[in-house]
Amino acid sequence: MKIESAKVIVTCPGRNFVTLKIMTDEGLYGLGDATLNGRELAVVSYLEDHVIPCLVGRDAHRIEDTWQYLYRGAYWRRGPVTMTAIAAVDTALWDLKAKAAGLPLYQLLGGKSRESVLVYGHANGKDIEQALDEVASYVDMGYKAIRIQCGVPGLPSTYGVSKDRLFYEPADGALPTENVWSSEKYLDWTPKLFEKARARFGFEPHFLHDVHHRLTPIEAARLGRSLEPYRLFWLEDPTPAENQQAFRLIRQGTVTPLAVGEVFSSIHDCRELIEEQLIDYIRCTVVHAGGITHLRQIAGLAALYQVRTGCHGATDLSPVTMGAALHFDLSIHNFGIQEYMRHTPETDAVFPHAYQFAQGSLAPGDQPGHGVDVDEELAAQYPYRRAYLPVNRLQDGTLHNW
Ligand code: GCO
Ligand code: MG
Repeated sequence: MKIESAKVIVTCPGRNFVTLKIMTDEGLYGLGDATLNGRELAVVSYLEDHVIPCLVGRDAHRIEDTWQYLYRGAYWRRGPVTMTAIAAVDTALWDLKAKAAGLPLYQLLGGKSRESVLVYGHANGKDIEQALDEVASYVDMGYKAIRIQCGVPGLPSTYGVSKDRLFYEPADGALPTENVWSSEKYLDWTPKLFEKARARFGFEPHFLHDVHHRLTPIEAARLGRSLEPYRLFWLEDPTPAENQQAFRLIRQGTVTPLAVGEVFSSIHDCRELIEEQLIDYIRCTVVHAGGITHLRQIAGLAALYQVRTGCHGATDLSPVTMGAALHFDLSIHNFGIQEYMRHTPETDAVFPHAYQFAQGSLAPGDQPGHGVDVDEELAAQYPYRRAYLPVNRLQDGTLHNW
């Protein structure tokens, strides 16, 4: 099965998505997500100008060799743009191989390790009461695990809190919007949120929380310790992870489980975190970490150290990533949880998919391949719109991590 051609489809059904479609001489095609929020067109150029010319004529079945060809062949290794482009090719080739075999992708990855995939949804609100009312509606929808974020008194806006309850989309400006942050205010407020959440819902639902890289290690340790009575499923991205050793300090201070990895693009970004058991969940995704081929290596390393997976699944990851991730999640032994932020009906219509939600879990379905398609005619009706993630400043104006 030879690759005949490939093209990149850019569409904005409410938010931007980049999709790679690889066509073969056998009439089959494969799809891969190539969306990098706020930097979409850099990946489009990387694919169109540098990758697609190398794909034409290659044997579509040689997934590993193609991965190595694009990774080693570029000479310039790693980084989110490169690894997102490689991920798109890799996902499309796995999709093709599974379609050629007439099997759902999870069968090629070793078959089912479980019947369905536990997911978590996002409850948020401008204050604690509103956030907890949202938790109640997620419980009603059947969710068993819920991330909770809420506004902090004295701060005009906070990460994770949206006007549109179900479809949080942070890339909201044609230029970056500016947020204001105070770690002191946040650290005082957040334990109250979880105290009230446990008082209202008991200890049955799993609760998660995302710090979004905003604290220093010692502040993160303090937050983790103050949340211990409320038994979080995980505390996410408590501090930036460029310095992996920073997590030693957090670990010394708290037994709240830690989850990291949505911005990582390579196994080398998390090697120390995993080998030194400084985290409990690794959150790398199919689309930003080099595709299924590379994610399997990361999960394999993590399995040696009892670190489980918790793949990133925000709305900026297209349904193509979600489909591929679910096959991966279903197959590996050390799966932990999958993030599931719902896409809008417009996005779902552009990307018809086989995966389905029931009772707090997702199942990928049994269609050959990863089970996600793209309606190109519909996609063409939603042209690209430049959109940025916000930036974040401390109250004195200093630029901080968003
Ligand atoms: C999450 C993430 C997202 C990111 C977004 C950036 O845990 O879901 O933190 O909300 O901010 O994916 O593009
Ligand atoms: Mg996050």
